[in-house]
Amino acid sequence: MSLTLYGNYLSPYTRRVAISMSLMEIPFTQEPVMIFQSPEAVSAHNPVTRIPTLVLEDGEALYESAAILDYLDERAGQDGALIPPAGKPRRDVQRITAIAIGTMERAQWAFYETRFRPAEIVHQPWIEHNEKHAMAGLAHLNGLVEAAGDNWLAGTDRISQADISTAVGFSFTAKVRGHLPVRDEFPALAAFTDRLEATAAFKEAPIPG
Ligand SMILES: N[C@@H](CCC(=O)N[C@@H](CS)C(=O)NCC(=O)O)C(=O)O
Repeated sequence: MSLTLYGNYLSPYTRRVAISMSLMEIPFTQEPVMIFQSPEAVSAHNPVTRIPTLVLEDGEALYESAAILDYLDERAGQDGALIPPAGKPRRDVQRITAIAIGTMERAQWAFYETRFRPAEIVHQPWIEHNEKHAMAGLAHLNGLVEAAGDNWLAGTDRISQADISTAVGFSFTAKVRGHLPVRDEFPALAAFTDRLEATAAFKEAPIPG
């Protein structure tokens, strides 16, 4: 039995795991579960029914994208890991990744407000609060892209989790908050994301239309 990744690629957390596995050349089968439509397949493995959930060859289940990626880094070994093992290089990758994750969460919370609440109890100030902070996250990432020039964002000698999560976070925000002017305001980040989205690992995990 191969590894099974539960989750569809609208989920940025699932998507960053899938892209990472592809870059690490760890084969897996995707179960493209839409979590709100068919939660049962995930509930069987994850008591809080969230994606991504990764089921290993022996049936052991892992959840939380950071914990899954930690396991995958260990499995890939130092040459394949996407987060450096120690010291400042590790902190730099973790810091940038945390900003990318925070941005995804802000966009997700704004998105969920209208997706799951009846229109009469949607709280617009909560949407605007999260969109404001998502834009601030993207502004910071845009500055990092500008400062990095032709280098990877955390100065690593090859792509790291910081680069993957940044591009995934930008694409997700652009997808679910389509009215925000993210391409106009953050052209360097948009170009960086476009370059990564054109690579095989990203193209193998497309955001559903
Ligand atoms: N911190 C979690 C976030 C996972 C998450 O929020 N997943 C969403 C889909 S993007 C989900 O499963 N939502 C189902 C629900 O809220 O019931 C991670 O990094 O894995």
